[in-house]
Amino acid sequence: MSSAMWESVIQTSGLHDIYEKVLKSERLSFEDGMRLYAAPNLNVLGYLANIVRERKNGNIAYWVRNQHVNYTNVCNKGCLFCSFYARPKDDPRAYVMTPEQAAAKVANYGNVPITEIHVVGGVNPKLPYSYYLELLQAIKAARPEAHIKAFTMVEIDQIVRCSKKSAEEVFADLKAAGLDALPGGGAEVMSDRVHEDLFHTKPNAERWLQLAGIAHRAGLKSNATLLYGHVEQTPEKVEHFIRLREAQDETQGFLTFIPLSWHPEKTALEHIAPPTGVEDLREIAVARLMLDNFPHIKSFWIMNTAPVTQCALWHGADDVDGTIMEYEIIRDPAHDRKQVLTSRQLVEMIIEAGRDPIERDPFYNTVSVGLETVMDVESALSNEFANADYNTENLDIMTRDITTAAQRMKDKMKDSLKVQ
Ligand code: V47
Repeated sequence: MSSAMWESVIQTSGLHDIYEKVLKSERLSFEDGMRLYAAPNLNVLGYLANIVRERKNGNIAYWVRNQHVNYTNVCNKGCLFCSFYARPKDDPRAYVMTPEQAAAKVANYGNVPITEIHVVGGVNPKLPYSYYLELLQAIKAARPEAHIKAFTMVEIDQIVRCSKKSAEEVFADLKAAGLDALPGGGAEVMSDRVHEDLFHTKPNAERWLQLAGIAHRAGLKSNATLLYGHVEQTPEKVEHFIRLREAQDETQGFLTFIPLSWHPEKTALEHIAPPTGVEDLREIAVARLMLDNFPHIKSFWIMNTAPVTQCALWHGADDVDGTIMEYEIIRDPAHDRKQVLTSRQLVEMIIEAGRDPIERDPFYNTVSVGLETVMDVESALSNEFANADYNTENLDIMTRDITTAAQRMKDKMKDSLKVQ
């Protein structure tokens, strides 16, 4: 569509004043954020968000060769939106990895040039301070060349409690043990109401922001997330962006924002319908427009699905996350699904979407460019393991079996056709 046609579409959408602010790189207000959520034309939102996305990151779409390690699922927080946790007492699903077991998991992929190991778990009150330091040390010893991105601010709050030290001292200890950066997660939605209703035993927004600020001042970069699609209301999401934006003005310590599409399966709120792909794209676009001081917006393909992530690359996102290897947080344990895209599949997904793939490390340093330099070691290893009568469980590519929001939508459409 020509730019003159876009002009007229934007004019009729009622967002022309916001468009002008975007062109002038002016900060959007709370009211602007509310109007973006209310705007019926998703294409206009995508067009506006894409202006910011291309100004910041050109045609690049980043991906990372990473591995997730969930060291324990034991958690005393009881968040109603979560299916991952096991209660500390007598839950048969409960597990805690020893530092050696976590290191062995990482060593499993010794031949894959992973640059980021993402380590998170439940808030397990039984674990002593020394456990967290030993966990980092063991993982670092197993993969000294990879960066460790570990512990949400909620886990950090627990680690500070059990250390009996200040947060500043704890970050210094964690860095010395191998911590390189911190993931997003844990703040969920910065609203006292949602905090009270869904996750009241977790630290509140003020504490989350305070710990993020201390981490940034200690020289550690971190991410931020928003968990949407459950009971939150629009003003609460816009407020969430404004609080993050103000925190970023102070420290410049956030690298990436990740809107997390809520998955209701096996949670206490299973009766609530999950967000659709269209809602996922709107969240990406509004985030890109409101968070003007965040360098990157990620569409986490595991939560959003690969096809929605391809569209997200034209609605504000410049990052698709990575190879992941295993993801427990929204896995349906009944099906024990492993969720993996190989590096080649990720790069092809980006090229198919019309963007230029760049493999990054956690700090957005370039590791490889395009497809030619990408060694698809994950599938090569998978074959090698199969031939060598190896345990291939961890390398199975089972994306076709993931029940995604998109799949659920298709199923729903099939059901409604049957009814007619
Ligand atoms: O804080 C929990 C979310 C988060 C569910 O920094 C759920 O690069 C959807 O923060 N459906 C942890 N989400 C994961 C996280 C993350 C993920 C990917 C990349 C990065 C990064 C960070 O997972 C929790 C919570 O908001 N979560 N349960 C669920 N049922």
